[in-house]
Amino acid sequence: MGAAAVGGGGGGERRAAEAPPAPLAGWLAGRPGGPLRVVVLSGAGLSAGSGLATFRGADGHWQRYRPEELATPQAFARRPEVVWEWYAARFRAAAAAEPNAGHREIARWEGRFTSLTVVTQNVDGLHQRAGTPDPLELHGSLVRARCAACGERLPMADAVARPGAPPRCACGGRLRPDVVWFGEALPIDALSRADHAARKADLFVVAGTSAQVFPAAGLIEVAARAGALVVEVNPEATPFSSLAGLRLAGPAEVELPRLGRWIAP
Ligand code: BJW
Ligand code: ZN
Repeated sequence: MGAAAVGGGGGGERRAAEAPPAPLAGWLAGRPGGPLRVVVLSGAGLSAGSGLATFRGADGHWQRYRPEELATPQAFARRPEVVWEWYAARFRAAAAAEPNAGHREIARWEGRFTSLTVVTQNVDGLHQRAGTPDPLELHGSLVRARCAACGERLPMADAVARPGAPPRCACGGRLRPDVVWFGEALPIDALSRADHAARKADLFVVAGTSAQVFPAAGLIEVAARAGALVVEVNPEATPFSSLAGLRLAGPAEVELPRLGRWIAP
């Protein structure tokens, strides 16, 4: 399916009567009052508007560090202090950040559709703080720490307050962020619920992800093959843009509220 690209909603947010772009208008017209199962897949770009760095952008983490130096179990085994300090700093940045208009718009969609499933690769907890009650966190959470030895979990806020880099669990094991590193399995329950929702989706909104990390990115194809209208919200094209029926080529904090005026007025 060819994507219709609609860019730069900036400054247009107060235009109440802006008509939806053709692919969305046609799609909405074909579903008067019908079931509308909506899935949102979010990535780091959604939190860019909250001041948090992405991974692969110009100011992204991977411009300064190689992923295998920080986001693998091998890196943690080799240099636990460096890895812990990097995550502790990112935890503090996330805790100091506020959800933006994109997170808030997704939270506003709760209860507006037959179903809404929010699937996120983000670990920053901003969806929950915006009011989304139970996002499926495919890459875990930076709001929690866990013992690398016994698996015990505790709030990251408590872990960073302890001495040691990394601090130790009562069992003697090292504490680590409760996130999913490269080569580690995603939480099976969250992944299978996300996969199920993608297969059933009528509308699949992809916001702020470069769609380069699997299996999360594969959900876009799952939804598109199952017949969902894919809407991609991203200033840049991605490897999956060709599957999008509609591209909103601007920042999520502008484009998601714009999308919401069409699908959840
Ligand atoms: C804006 C914006 C604005 C900017 N508004 N947009 C198939 C093929 C090839 C490889 C694999 C495969 N399947 C699996 C793999 C291996 C690997 C992988 O995917 N590698 C690829 C990189 C090639 N995957 C894994 O290893 C996964 N595990 C796995 O497969 O396990 C198998 C297994 C099974 C059983 C037992 C054991 C193992 C795990 C992947 C874990 C990824 N972890 C990270 C770190 C998490 C912790 C942390 O936060 O540090 O997750 S890596 C990093 O990338 C992080 C992100 O969640 C993830 C995705 O990044 P994201 O969100 O897309 O961000 P960016 O920066 O890439 O993109 C930002 C986008 O926003 C850009 O497009 C901008 O344009 C845009 N943007 N401002 C809207 N304002
Ligand atoms: Zn332990």
